[in-house]
Amino acid sequence: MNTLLGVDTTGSYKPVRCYIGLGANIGNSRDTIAEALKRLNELPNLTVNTVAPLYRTAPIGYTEQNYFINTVAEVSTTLTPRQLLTALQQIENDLGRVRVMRWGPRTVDLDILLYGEQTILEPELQVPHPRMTQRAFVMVPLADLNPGLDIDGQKAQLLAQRLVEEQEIYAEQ
Ligand code: A4P
Ligand code: MG
Repeated sequence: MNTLLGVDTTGSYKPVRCYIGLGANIGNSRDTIAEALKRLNELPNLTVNTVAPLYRTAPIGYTEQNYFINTVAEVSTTLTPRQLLTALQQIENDLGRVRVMRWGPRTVDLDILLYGEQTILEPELQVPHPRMTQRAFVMVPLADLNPGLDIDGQKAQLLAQRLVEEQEIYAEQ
């Protein structure tokens, strides 16, 4: 297809492949993540392609809180990065998220990990997510979906293998 800035010759936008990180540690986290994925897939102009298995993970950053349930979803979307961020924040709010402290407990957190191959450095949005390559709870499910994915010249699977040596992460039954 001939494309110019993501617009094909018929004038419609070409979907971009993105990865969304999901995390929860208040209430029934498994149900909340399932509901967040359902709402994500119901968004106009977005399709959830695949979802990695769920993992139970030790809290990183602020450690005096419950373990998290984490996973990653691959989606295709014609939403712009800004529109996608707004849609994710709306789902977070609708599912009862209250922001008390950074890195603190949350009903659900939805982060844009990657938006195609774009780099975005705005005050409200940084993509690739700046801390993703340091976190097993992101890299392990991401590597499940796409082990050969290249992130700054390194393969997702190799990054994940290194992180599981030092961070607690368990397959959730
Ligand atoms: N923002 C900037 N870039 C992005 C992006 N790529 N995707 C801005 C989503 N949001 C992005 O986020 C704060 C602001 O980040 C937003 O207003 C948005 O404009 P937030 O969700 O309100 O707060 P947060 O999640 O506490 O902050 P942050 O910096 O996103 O935290 P992290 O780094 O994502 O860490 N441990 C385990 N085991 N599992 C977890 O899921 N999550 C965190 C959050 C810490 N420890 C964890 C987990
Ligand atoms: Mg967040």
